[in-house]
Amino acid sequence: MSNERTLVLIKPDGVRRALIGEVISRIEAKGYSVVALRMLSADRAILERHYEEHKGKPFYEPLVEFMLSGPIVALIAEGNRVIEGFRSLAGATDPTVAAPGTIRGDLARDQGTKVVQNIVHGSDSPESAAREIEIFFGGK
Ligand code: DAT
Ligand code: MG
Repeated sequence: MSNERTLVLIKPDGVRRALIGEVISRIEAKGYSVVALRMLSADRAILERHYEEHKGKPFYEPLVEFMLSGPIVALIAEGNRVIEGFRSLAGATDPTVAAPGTIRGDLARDQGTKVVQNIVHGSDSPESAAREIEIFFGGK
């Protein structure tokens, strides 16, 4: 549907490295619309909701700690097939093997940390998008 929406997060590594503009430029250059945007310092409660599917995995606690390590940007991008399209722009989870041309492939690398630091999050399904948009924009 043409008004499909996805939740994008620019993670603390992306904000620290001054890549907010670069990430948003790629979303806009692809032709999607940014329809909501906020910068925040997430708290543990919001991150535990956001990453509940990963609870119990070895990288879960490092992931939450990493996401608490600095401010993040949350945005809603909109457009036909944007969920799939932003995942394609982001590239594979592991930045070492993410294809050049993608956000993760061009801008991130293995830092030797317990959790992969890969600049962005993007919702992976319509159900995830609805749930995650509610977490970050529900009360706003
Ligand atoms: P994605 O962000 O590509 O949807 P995911 O939802 O499986 O990936 O995992 C969430 C984040 O956790 C991911 O962006 C980076 C980190 N991560 C995932 N798998 C990992 C692993 N095996 N080791 C370390 N960190 C991992
Ligand atoms: Mg995911």
